[in-house]
Amino acid sequence: MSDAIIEATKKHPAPEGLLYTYGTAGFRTKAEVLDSVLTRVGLIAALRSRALKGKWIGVMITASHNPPEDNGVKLVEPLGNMLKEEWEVLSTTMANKATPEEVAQYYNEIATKYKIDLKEPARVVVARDTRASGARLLGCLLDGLKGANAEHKDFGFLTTPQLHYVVRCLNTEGTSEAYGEPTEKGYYEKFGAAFKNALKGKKPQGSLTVDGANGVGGPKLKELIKYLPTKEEGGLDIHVVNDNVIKPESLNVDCGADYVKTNQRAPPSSKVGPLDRCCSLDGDADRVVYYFKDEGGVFRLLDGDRIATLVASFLGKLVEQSGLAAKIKIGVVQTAYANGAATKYVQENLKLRVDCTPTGVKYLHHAAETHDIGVYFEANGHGTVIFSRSTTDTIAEHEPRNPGQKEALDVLRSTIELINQAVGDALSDLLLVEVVLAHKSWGPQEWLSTYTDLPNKLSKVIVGDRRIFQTTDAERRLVKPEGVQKKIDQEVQKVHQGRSFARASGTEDAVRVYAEALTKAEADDLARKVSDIVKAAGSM
Ligand code: G16
Repeated sequence: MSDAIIEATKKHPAPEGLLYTYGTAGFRTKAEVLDSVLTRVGLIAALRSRALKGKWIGVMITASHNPPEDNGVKLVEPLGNMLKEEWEVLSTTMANKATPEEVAQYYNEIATKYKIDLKEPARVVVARDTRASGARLLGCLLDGLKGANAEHKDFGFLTTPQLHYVVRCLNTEGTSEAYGEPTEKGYYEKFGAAFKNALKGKKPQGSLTVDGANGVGGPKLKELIKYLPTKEEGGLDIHVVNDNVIKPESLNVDCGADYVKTNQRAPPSSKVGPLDRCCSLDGDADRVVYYFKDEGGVFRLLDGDRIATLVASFLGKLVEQSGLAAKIKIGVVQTAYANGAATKYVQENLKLRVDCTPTGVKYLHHAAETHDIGVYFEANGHGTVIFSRSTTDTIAEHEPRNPGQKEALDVLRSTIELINQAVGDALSDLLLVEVVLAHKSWGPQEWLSTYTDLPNKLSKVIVGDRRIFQTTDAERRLVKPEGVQKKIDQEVQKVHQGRSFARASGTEDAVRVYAEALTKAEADDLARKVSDIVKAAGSM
């Protein structure tokens, strides 16, 4: 096999002088320097599958919210989770091996170290988003899979969460944990039916305009709509905009979840009226943020924090109304980007525990697993809800004592079906939000009025080497470069209800700075001052 691996690796030599890292969401950088990485990821995927005795491993080619010229790749574990951290390290080492011979040697070293039987079958499912570089990178990946003699299924274009779904379905097929039909159609059927059941006759008010970020989410949502009840049948009236995948250079440009969240404004092309619900997906449809124009024409954002609070309060009520409050506890998981007002609302109004983890779904997901029901969302709109095995059993076995309990229990059971528990999924999340709003008879204004966000600002600072910025305390404090945190603290103390932190992005070549304060002017000023501190420290 070593010869085949050397052959495959030779076809896609690693560029000199570049250091690749498996970051927040896999390898992500300019597409033109990713060929060698894709081939090596193919080798790692094959090894991971063999280590798990031939379970299906997923490989998604995407750079999600990044600009069109970037691309990336991430690996998916058999149940649709993010790659095990130990294997992120192996992937990084493999990506940085200089020669084909070193690659082949490292492949064998991993096999020896983890006692992997190289005669075990290797099975890998692949999919990609709509970036122009995707086809070429897929070719590089397939060369790696061929070199490792792995079997593969190519699902073509999928959203990232659809790929996670397919992986989970393939590995649970025929077991008591079967998640669904392992096809794209199976995905639409599962979530379409769950949406109808979870609505339980409640009719969504008004319409929803969905910005597809000119990425894979637009066409996939249009497909999903075919499986949803029509407006006449009491369903949701959905308008899909920014769904131009024919022009890949328009991906995430002036649209999409990251644009809306970061700029705190609607895409310039948006043409909706006051109180019309809108939401934006990101480039691979694993994030969603909502927004609307209020009666005064002011833009109002309903981000991941809002989705988490909406969903946590809805599930809390259903659990209580089903008569299960004594048995099932809900917890909420956030990151440092969560608005201080959202954290306070969850703790003081919903009276739920809040955990804070570093950025990245793997951390949030892990923390959410410690709860009976774990609601995890990043402020940027990435998140989902997970139910522990015993919670799912409790809900499935519970006998309602009266019609009210039965009704709540029915909605709770179909809501579980509507949630993509494998990973944050913009399409499933938006259907979930619509179900909650329909049950509450709420429009966006009622949703917004639950609490008032503290004004905040998110900035990006370009520095020489972002890796020198190292954090602790769930990324809320810098430990390196020395002395920088002290300077940030001094600025934070000068503003009312101030909070700010800086951390190196794991997906872009930048340091992110977040600041919040009692007034918009103070938040903007604090963000500027902290950005200046970071810039100065990064240029030393
Ligand atoms: C990815 C991760 C998210 C993270 C985001 C930004 O999202 O999956 O967990 O919040 O990157 O990460 P960073 O601040 O480290 O750049 P996506 O939607 O781009 O895959």
